[in-house]
Amino acid sequence: MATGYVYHELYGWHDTGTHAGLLPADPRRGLQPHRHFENAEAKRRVHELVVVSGLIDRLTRLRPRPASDEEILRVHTAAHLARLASGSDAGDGGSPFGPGGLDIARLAAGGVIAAAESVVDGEVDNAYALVRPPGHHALPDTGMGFCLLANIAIAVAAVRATRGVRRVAVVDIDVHHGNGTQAVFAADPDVLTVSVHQERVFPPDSGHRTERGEGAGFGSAVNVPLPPGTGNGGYAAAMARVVVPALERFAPDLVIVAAGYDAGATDPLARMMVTASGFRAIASSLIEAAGRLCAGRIVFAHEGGYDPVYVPFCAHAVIEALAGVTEPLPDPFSPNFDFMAGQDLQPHQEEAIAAAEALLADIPG
Ligand code: 3YP
Ligand code: ZN
Repeated sequence: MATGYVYHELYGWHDTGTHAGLLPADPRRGLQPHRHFENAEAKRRVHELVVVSGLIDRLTRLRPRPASDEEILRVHTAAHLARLASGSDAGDGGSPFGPGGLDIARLAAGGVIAAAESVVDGEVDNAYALVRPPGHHALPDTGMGFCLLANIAIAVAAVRATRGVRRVAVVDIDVHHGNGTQAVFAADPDVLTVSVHQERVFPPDSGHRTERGEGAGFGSAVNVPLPPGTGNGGYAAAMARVVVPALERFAPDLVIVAAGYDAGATDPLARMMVTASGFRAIASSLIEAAGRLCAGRIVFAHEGGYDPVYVPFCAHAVIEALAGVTEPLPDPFSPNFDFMAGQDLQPHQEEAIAAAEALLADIPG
């Protein structure tokens, strides 16, 4: 059992600069300069915990390479690539980058490509790509929501083009809607995109259950918007009743997970309650499904998650699940978060899940 692991120091050098969280600092509006929410800390501290805990010794280090123009242009327009080469924001005014930002974005997309190729080639059984900047909001012609390049979409396109992989399922558990990945493959019945997210957070007016794919791809986009306050019980039910059955029906050759941790109990950018044990359970259900459906071929690509103190424990639990660790690192915050009222499935969450269950019948099998 070998689990691939991608990380590179340059991921921490992607410079989102001085910001007021997600807005450009502007004293005239009372916006005191601070850090951008998407700064290096949360992800760098995931890597450092993986090293300090010793988990790194159970992983197979994979070397990321920069995604080439050819790989990027399978998904993005030449105009978007040119903007990243010369500009300082990916397109929406909230996705800044410093000098050399495109080089680091290439290395992030290339990190997910390397992870997917290694799994498809059988060099490792599964993999975790701890990349930065994130990618799931990026559209063919623009970045958005802290994302420069559509890392996962680029990796999907790469293994389909060069490895003969046909059917890929992307499961997005970031708390925000995976609109970019969905848009890239909306008309493609051979790529299933499933996004589980907090209802109507970001992008605004996106991720509705009624977004189901287009044309020949109808049914291949599945959205599971959940109410604010959803915790471990609600997520477990969404996995068991919608996401795993969706994978069973679609029967992928490869699963890629957009692994965001901003559904975590302490995240500043959303209002969910998932804990490290909840993320472990979510990951285990996906790993188990991939084991039954596609010889265990599953790749996790890191996306959002903005509490630098808690994200490391959540991601560490997921990487442990991938590596089949039997004596996991205890979550020191478990007494604080696992027993909060509302962690179990609530009736209004159950309603949202039941509504999403109705989408299963139209998934192309
Ligand atoms: C982008 C601007 C406001 C919310 C923010 C979301 C970024 C993110 O974590 N996406 O997955
Ligand atoms: Zn997010």
